[in-house]
Amino acid sequence: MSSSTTTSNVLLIDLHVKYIQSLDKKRDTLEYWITEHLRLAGVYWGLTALDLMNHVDALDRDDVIAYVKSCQWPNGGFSGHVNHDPHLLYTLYAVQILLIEDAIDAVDVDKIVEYVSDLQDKETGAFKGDEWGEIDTRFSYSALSCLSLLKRLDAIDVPKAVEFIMKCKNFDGGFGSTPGAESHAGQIFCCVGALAIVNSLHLVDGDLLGWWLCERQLKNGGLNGRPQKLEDVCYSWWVLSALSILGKLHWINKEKLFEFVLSAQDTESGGIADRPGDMADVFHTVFGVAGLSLLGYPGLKLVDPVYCLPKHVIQRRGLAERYKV
Ligand code: GRG
Repeated sequence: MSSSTTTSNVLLIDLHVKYIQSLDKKRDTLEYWITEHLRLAGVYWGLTALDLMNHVDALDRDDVIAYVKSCQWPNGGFSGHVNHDPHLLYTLYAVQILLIEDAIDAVDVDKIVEYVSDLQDKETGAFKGDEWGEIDTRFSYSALSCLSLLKRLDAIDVPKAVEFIMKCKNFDGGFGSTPGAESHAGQIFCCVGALAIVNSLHLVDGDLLGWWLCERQLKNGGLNGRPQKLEDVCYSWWVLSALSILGKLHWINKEKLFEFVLSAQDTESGGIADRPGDMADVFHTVFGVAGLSLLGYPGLKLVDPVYCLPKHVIQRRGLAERYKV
C-alpha cells in the first residue's frame, strides 16, 4: 500500500517528529488497538528516534516515566502494556527508556536484576524470554544488555551465556536464533552486540562475517537480512550495527544506502517504511534513523551500535567504548 507519492533526498526531521507524536493520538484506529501488546516497544523506538533527531522533549517526560512504571510487575519484569504478561524484551525496553530519560531510580532496579537473572538456564547458559521458556539469542542479548546497562552483570553466569551464543555460530561466520538455525542479520546484531558487551569479540570471525554482512547490500542500495531476501530499511540497523562493532562500516556503499532509506520516507505524514511505497511505522522509523546516524548523517546525534541508544546516554552511564574489536 502506497503512503505518499513524492520522495525526498533529505531526512524530514520535523515531519518524523510530528509523526511519532501523533502515534498516541490514533485511538480511533484498529491499528492502535491491535498493537497494544507492544506499546512499550513503540515508546522505546519513538523516543530513541526522537533523541537521535534532537527532539527528545517531543514526548512528555513525566508521562513517559509514569507509563513505564505502570508496566512493571511485582516480580520486577515489564510487560508491553498494562495488564499484559512480563517479558525480557519489554524489560530491556523499559530500562532503555528510563536511561534516555535519566530516570532509572524511578523503579526497583534490584527486582529487575532478579527477574532477568532468573531467566537464565543454569545448564546451557541460554536465556528464556519469559516464564514459558522460549529460547532465542534475542533474549541472550536482551539479558546481557539490560544487566550491563544496570551494571549488574555479576548477577548471571557470563561464561555460560557466551558458551550458548557460540553454539549459535554458523559456518558462514553468522549467528542464528538457536544452535543450528540459519544466520540472520537480526540475530547477528544480537550475538555480536552481546559478545561486545562482555568483551568477547575475539570469538567472532570478523573478516568472514564482515563479508557476509556487506553482501547484504543490493543494487538499489538497501540491505536484506539474509541471502535471497528482499531489502528492508530495518536492516540498515541490524547489518550496520554489526559492521560498525567489527570496525567495517566502510565495507558498504554509504551514499546508496542513504538514498534507499530516504526514499522510504512518507513525505506527507512522516515516518519511514520498510521500503519505498509502503506504509510508514515507528519500528522502521527508528531503525532507518539509527542506521543513518551510524553512517554519520548530518544533524543526527550519534547512536551506540551495541546498545542501540544515543551515545550520550551510554556515556552518561560510563559505559562508552567498553568494548573493543
Ligand atoms: C534493543 C535494538 C534492540 C533489540 C532488542 C528484539 C531484539 C533485541 C532483536 C531483534 C533482532 C531481529 C531478529 C531482528 C529482525 C527483525 C525482522 C525484520 C525479522 C523479519 O524476519 P523475516 O524472516 O524477514 O520475516 P526476511 O527479511 O528474512 O524476509
